[in-house]
Amino acid sequence: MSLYIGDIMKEKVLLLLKEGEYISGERLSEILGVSRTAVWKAINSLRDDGYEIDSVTNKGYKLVKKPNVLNAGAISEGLNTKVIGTEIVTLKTVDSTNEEIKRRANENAESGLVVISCEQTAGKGRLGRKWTSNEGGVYFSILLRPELPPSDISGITLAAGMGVCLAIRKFTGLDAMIKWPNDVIIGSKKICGILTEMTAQTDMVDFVVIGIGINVLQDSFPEDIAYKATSLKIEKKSEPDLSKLMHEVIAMLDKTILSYLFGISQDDLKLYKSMCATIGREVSLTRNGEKLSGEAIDITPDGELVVCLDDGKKINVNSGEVTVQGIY
Ligand code: BT5
Repeated sequence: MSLYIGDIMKEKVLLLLKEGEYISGERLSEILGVSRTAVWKAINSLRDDGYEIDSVTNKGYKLVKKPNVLNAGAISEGLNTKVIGTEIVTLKTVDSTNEEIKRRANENAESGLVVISCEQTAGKGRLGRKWTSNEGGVYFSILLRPELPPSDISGITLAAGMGVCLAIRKFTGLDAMIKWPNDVIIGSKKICGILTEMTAQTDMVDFVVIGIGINVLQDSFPEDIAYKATSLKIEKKSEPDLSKLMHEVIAMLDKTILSYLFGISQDDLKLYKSMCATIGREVSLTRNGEKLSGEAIDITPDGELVVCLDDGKKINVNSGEVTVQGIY
């Protein structure tokens, strides 16, 4: 299964090919200002990518069936975002989309760039953990350059989680929830993880990279994560269209993240809490070497989890090392 179209000529030919209507090779070469051989090569290359294209003498080419691929053109079609997705790059493979975004950020890439890959050879989780990034998932990172002090973006991962959760709900109808702070889950299994990294001067953010991995088409997972990982295909029992899903996810992230950057509203916080599976559950955590347990009762506007300990004392927890009863 190939999930990638990189070649610009192929993208252009694809935009002109219609399902149900033939277009001649001559007309394609006229519109695109290239030779008929170039058109023919692009058509063959699209066929290699899994597109079914019919060709009939004197009539030309007709698109019969599209494969389920990540396609920058299809993702951005009709996308009316303010910042996120102003540029979208799709890659077949990369070490880590977070690393790729950092390389591009250091070469002055603009705020809003999204880099999506069909697989990662060195996908990262938090605290040096590994993110399993086989073909079938979508792995992407967003570059943002908010003119804010680092303390003002401490909850940005929560806003991203909310965006992914809402997009999955809207696109699939599945009952996605958030496991504070950075996982999206379905039932008690993880469908998405988020890794936010930041480069800052003393009191101003230089850039933020929000890296998101969503399990989409996987049928199974490696043994070490099989008990805790699931995919949209497994849950939905059908194959979501990768490009349409990414379109929806980017559109939703643009809303939730920009809204957060303008200052978190009571409504957003309320919505986050309503989707947070951690609230109301028994949790355990380690603080200064001491093992503590209690009930997660609230989220603060800064994105901290409020835990009511067994002795009745309330504490705010700001990092994710919390074990939630009943969820992996
Ligand atoms: C995360 O870390 O959940 C953050 C994952 C971020 C991945 C994205 S993909 C695009 C961008 N580029 C990158 O290199 N990273 C970002 P954490 O909370 O530490 O969870 C990691 C743990 O999740 C692992 O130790 C496994 O137990 C589990 N895990 C690994 N791969 C998984 C997968 N595909 N699905 C579900 N769980 C997984």
